[in-house]
Amino acid sequence: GDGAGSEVTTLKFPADFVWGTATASYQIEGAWDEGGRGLSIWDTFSRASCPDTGDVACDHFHRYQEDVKLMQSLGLKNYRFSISWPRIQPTGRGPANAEGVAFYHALIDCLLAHGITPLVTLYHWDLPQALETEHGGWLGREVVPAFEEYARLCFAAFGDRVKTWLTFNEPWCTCVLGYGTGEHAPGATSADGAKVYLSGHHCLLAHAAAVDVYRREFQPAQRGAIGITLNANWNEPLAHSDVAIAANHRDAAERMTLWALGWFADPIWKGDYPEEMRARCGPRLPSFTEEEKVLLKGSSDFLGLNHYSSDFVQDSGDGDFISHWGKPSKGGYFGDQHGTALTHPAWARTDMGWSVVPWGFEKLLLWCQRRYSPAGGIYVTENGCAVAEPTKEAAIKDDFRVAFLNGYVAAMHQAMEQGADVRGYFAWSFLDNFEWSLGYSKRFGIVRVDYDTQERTPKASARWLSSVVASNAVQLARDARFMDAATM
Ligand code: GBH
Repeated sequence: GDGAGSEVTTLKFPADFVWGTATASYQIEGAWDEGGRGLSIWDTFSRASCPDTGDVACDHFHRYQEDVKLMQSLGLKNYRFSISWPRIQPTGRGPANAEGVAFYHALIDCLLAHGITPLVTLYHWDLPQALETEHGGWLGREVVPAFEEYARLCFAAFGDRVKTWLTFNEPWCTCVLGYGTGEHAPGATSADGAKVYLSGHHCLLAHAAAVDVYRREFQPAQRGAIGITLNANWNEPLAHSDVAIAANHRDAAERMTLWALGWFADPIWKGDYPEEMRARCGPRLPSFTEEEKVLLKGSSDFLGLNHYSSDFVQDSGDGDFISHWGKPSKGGYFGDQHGTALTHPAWARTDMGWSVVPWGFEKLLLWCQRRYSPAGGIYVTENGCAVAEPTKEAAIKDDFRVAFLNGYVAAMHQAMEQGADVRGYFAWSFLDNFEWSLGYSKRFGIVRVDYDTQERTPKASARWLSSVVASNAVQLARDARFMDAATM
């Protein structure tokens, strides 16, 4: 940092701390019609509603060996990737497609041969299209046994070498963006939020079913861990001189964190949805049977957390407020929360428009620790930022990303010092990739991808991560660009 006269402190991490990077199948693989792969809802949705498709993406399907070598040359020892369900089961049901299985065998073997430990997500949004067409995707109860069957195929094929599993990546996005706002595949909308809560219910049941299969049929011999990755912003209550109004803002901020994280984490760590959700959603929020509650409670060996940004929050009062990210405070999933997200005008913004607030990460980690105390700890399975990098020259000097990552990792360390049991951190993303409905316009990679030539070029942030891994430490210097809690 260049903060005038600021001192630099070295923050050391525990010896067994897990550092890595993350990707997702549809965002990097390409080869959409090769190896017997079936179509996913993202093939359909991107063709119909997005500026780009993942047809080629980073061509990782053909270039995985080069990518793994690059990872190794950067000293990276852990890699989180996802399996494409329609590569394993082209129509979402039935026996495994041998060519799809062979690809992940080769990738996993290549990683291990290069000294890199794989962590595998089963579902990072690429649902087989056939399950959407035949059963309405996550709105259909039939997808729960289908996911269980798919998970079993993966554990059986790869569990001898994969020792960390994640069932779902961010079910919040699947449900809110996929069945609420329509920004993500399959592009469904729900004004009253009923579809959002129903799809979430099915994701939770599918998660619990897959974990049950792993624990009964595979974990005794394979001895791996299984969990889920959830996403959340930090919601900082807006201050107010009137203590009653300030209390309303605090309640609203808490509600928004419950709707984002507690929606999934409460059933998993406490056995049911948060009381506040039950009270405000009524019958639009489905109920679990006693048997399902038992299956859900304790169904994650650790908490995977994806975190990108923070907001100030105020109670929405009697008006119809619109959050700074364009979400209404009346009606449906967002209205149920009765909270309005605001941004601080002085906060730095990434190329996504998301505010850079490292201290919000610290508070979120402590919130997770207090509410859930996950026995296997917290793994930060994604954190990162998009930077506008129009040329290769601009891209490789990504000092904004270096400052972002350094600030967030330092904030994570501060949370750990206060008791947050954080065991790992994965930067999003190893490569620039297909940023869903925004296509290739947003670059999150620590490695630059030239989409014309498929050339990979490590950015300054890749060198930063190399040195963090090598030293198991970060240097903390207040960055003048990012406000800290003391100056907020
Ligand atoms: C992650 O999603 C994904 O796992 C990953 O695939 C993706 O590439 C990466 O982040 C970067 O986007 O949505 O308007 O209500 C992060 C999704 C984005 C969800 C911010 C919460 C809050 C504002 N998060 N979002 S809004």
